[in-house]
Amino acid sequence: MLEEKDKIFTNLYGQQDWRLKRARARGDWTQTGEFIQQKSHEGILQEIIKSGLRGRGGAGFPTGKKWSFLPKPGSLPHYLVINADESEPGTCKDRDVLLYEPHKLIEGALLTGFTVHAHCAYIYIRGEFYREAEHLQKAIDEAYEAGLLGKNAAASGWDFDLYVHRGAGAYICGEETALLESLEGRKGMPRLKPPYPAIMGLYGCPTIINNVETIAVVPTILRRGAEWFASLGTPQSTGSKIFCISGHVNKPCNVEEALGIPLRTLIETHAGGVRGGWDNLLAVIPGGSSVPLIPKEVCDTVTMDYESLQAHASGLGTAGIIVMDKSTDIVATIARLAKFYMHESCGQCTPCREGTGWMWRMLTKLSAGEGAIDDIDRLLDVTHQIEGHTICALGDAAAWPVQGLIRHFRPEIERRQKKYL
Ligand code: L3W
Ligand code: SF4
Repeated sequence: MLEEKDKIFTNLYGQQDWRLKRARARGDWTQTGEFIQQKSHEGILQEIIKSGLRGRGGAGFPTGKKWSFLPKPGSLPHYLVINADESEPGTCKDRDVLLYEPHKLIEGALLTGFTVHAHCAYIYIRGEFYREAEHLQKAIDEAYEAGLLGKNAAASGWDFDLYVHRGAGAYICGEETALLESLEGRKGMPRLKPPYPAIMGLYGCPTIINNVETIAVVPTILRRGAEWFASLGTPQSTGSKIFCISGHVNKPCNVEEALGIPLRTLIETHAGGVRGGWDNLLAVIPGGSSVPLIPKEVCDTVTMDYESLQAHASGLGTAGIIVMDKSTDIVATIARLAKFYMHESCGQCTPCREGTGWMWRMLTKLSAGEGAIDDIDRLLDVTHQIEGHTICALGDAAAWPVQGLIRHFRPEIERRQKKYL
């Protein structure tokens, strides 16, 4: 369990004012300029590599490694883009960082911007996040007024500008290259990778794209040191993470905890336990809707880190935990998720455009008991035809929950179709 002293987000629930004065009293913006002057770009990069920080947006890619892919500064400007298009079902952590800890993000943007040689950064925020965008813009305005952004930001000698760009309601714009397309003024359609954004990103220039939570923890890591961060969590999943616990629990919440915490402890300590008690648990989606569900037997012992969940054919994803008790119609639930992915598919690759519709229709049929037993293998076959055959991860994200359902609940799907045996 994470000790109070090790928490990064001390205003996660908005108990205190989020504005600059209170943020400073909580320790934000402490000697940021001096820090930049003392440490070189390479010095900060090495600290982040040493900390083991992994991207908090879903993929868990090592942050320092991503930054190190950038070419040496040359004739093209470098950009920093912060992904605040939080839309993954079950995920609402960046929302609270934007609302109650915007200065952690802004300070993190300056420190990261300096490290990756960017004088300009964009925060792409989900269109529906109206109040969040308002807080963020006000916090940015305050930072400019206080000299923390702009020319010679925070008296660091580094010029740094930060802009907020609002999205318009498309889940796919959270995919990093669709986000870039949208930021450039085009339709949010993912690009083929490689080239990765670190080599050719915004306006064709080297660009680092990181999630809100990833950037917001950078100042604290640098202040307290890479060793401190790496001492929390597990060797491969270092540090703390904001978990979003929703669904059939007594007290849904966002909570910062050390990675590696047992799922059961997390739910029982922070979310008031499963409705009706632990034995009433059916399954959990542990990392936002894009990762496969895990059944109760796995939930009993699994720990919340990248390796442990991967070992159970699931993933930590965004750490959006959706708890489902025994009252859940699990087939209908995954059918509803399939409808979501069908709706959000941008449509440019055939396996995703056609496959997401196929999966939704077959699951709807199977959920109502109107399918045949061999439809289950046909459905599994469709997921395999999508997985790994699309431009972006949305195709995989749509296929995996269906595979998880079949892996763990095949007998339940079969039971419903018995009149067609
Ligand atoms: C340079 C290389 N850069 C990888 C970079 C890449 C990206 C990061 C991770 O999808 C997942 C997805 C969702 N040279 C590189 C390189 N990079 N190799 O590393 O890349 P990747 O492709 O593993 O993932 P991704 O395309 O960023 C993200 C899953 O997260 N997800 C969450 C979705 C929704 C939200 C939200 O609402 N906020 O995040 C949940 O599971 O399904 O698998 O930056 O450029 N050789
Ligand atoms: Fe668009 Fe789906 Fe292809 Fe991604 S996988 S580019 S969302 S059609």
